[in-house]
Amino acid sequence: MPAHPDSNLYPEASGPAKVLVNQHRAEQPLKLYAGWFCPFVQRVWLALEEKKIPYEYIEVNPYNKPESLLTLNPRGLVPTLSTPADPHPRPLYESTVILEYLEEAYPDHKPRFLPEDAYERARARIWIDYVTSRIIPSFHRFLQYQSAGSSGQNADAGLNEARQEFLNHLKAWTKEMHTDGPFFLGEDISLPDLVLAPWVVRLWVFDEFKSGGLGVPREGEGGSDEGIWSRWRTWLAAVESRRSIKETTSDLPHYLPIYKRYADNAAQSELAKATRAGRGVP
Ligand SMILES: N[C@@H](CCC(=O)N[C@@H](CS)C(=O)NCC(=O)O)C(=O)O
Repeated sequence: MPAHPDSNLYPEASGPAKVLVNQHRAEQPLKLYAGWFCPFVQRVWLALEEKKIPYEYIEVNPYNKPESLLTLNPRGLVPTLSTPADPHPRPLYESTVILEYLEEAYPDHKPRFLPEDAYERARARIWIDYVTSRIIPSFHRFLQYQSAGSSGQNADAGLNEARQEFLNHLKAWTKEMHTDGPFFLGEDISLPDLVLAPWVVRLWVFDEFKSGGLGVPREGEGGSDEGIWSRWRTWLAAVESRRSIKETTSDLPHYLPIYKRYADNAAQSELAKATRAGRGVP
């Protein structure tokens, strides 16, 4: 079979993430099948790190799916978790499902990521879902957008529309944040933060690859939305400075060729194909 066109990526974590991977190579009952570059993986990796749950990190290339991954997850996507059970370990996949599992299966590991109150917990889930069902698909529509070939203003109209749609989703999400924060639900990091964080530390892709860049207004330039963008900046600073975020991030140059393929709309991942077909996250 010809190699998957996206399979030629840097083979392992680098920079700070490599240090962390080296600390988690030893055999553990809980195993994370991961791709160093994958934002869905980073969601789960962040949770394991924040909660200090012991785990073994196993690097796999999901575009060159090894049998070890496919037997656990027939979809062949990362993250996939192998969880301890008698007599045999049991697999789990889907990043948001894994996050909820970790919260329930390791109740003694703090911080807790969902509120105690049933209503507040349900409300948090609305905004967790909003990230996966709205923000990430529009991130990808914007990133994969290609101008139709005409020049001048018309060429940019579609791109501007995609950018505006993405920014509107960020604003809608930000409006729901706790007033002071700095995190979504208040002082402590929680699931809404963890599900979006991996994409916000990749927002540089728009400045790197898309004409006009990301488009979030600079401080003091947000006009009638200045209050929303100011809250966004507070949240972003809290996320970007979080130890777990820094330690699960690899060196920038290794992300560049992967995201260039998305920006050129050449990527053939399930996510890239779903975006082209007008579908959501696979
Ligand atoms: N809905 C899945 C999405 C996971 C996903 O798309 N992972 C990508 C890597 S970032 C993957 O494994 N892609 C393999 C492929 O497209 O064949 C989740 O939340 O875990």
